[in-house]
Amino acid sequence: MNDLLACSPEVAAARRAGAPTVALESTIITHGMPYPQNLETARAVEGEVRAAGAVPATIAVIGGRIRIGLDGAELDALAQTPDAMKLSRADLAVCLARGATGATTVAATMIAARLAGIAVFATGGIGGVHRGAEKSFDISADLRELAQTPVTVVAAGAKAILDLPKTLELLETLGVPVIAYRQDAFPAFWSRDSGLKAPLRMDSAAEIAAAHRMRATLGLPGGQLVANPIPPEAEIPPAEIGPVIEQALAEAEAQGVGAKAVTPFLLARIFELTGGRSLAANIALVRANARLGAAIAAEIARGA
Ligand code: PSU
Ligand code: MN
Repeated sequence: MNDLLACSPEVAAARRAGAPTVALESTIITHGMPYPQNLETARAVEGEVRAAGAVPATIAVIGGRIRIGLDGAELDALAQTPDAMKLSRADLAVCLARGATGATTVAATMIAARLAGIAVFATGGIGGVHRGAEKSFDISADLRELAQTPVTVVAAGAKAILDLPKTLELLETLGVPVIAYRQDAFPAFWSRDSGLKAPLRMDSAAEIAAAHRMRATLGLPGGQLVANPIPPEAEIPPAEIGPVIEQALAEAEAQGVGAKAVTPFLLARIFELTGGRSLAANIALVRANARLGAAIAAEIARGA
């Protein structure tokens, strides 16, 4: 395993010291945002984690090794590799066995974080149940990962391109706690309120850390989804983003976009259709999630 899993010196030192560490994914870099904003965002998100007193661990597969923590040059190279493999649970072992390079989705980042002993992971939005899933069967592997891998994931809810009621129903079936942070509503990524009530609510990082530890005490598999609403000043109201999402979905359908390509296609089209505003919102929410993730990691480290 040591040959397969390589921590950066900074992450290795944090692990030895029991210092708070926050995992960060890489699919958002290669498939979620255009260059150079993807690189700027990845650096800014790492900066947020550091400013909050934790160590960032951006995770990717490079040359057949799971890398936990990338240096500046590696981050730069990854940000300019848009054809990197998009790795979910199903792809991780194949990519490693081939000695290839790929970016980890929420599911694969959770697997890697657990292997590295990292309890908290911050991202933008998780994958979920796609609209029309009753026909397409398109349901992100992120949901089942949350059910089986014990990592607390901080996201701004699920992306509003999804079927959010079905996503919440499936998370409930899978036994995943969905915890809205400091509000009752489940957030919808670019908007603070999806119109749906979140099953659970917590108002402090300490509470979230206590619940994380309690799951371990009970021996429950799986993680927690912390749904942190986008900062108010960056939000795009549902009435504005809604029609844009509808148009992007219609185009995806008309062009026959399917499988792994769906989420990147929709994000790219929504970026174009909003004149970049969706990206500014995306960047703001990931940064906010990194700050909350660092606070939760600090509480977990304190209680360990
Ligand atoms: N959140 C973002 N941008 C992204 C993603 C999430 O703000 O690009 C990525 C994550 O890596 C997530 C993946 O795991 O999209 C979901 O893809 P799919 O729907 O194919 O499972
Ligand atoms: Mn899918």
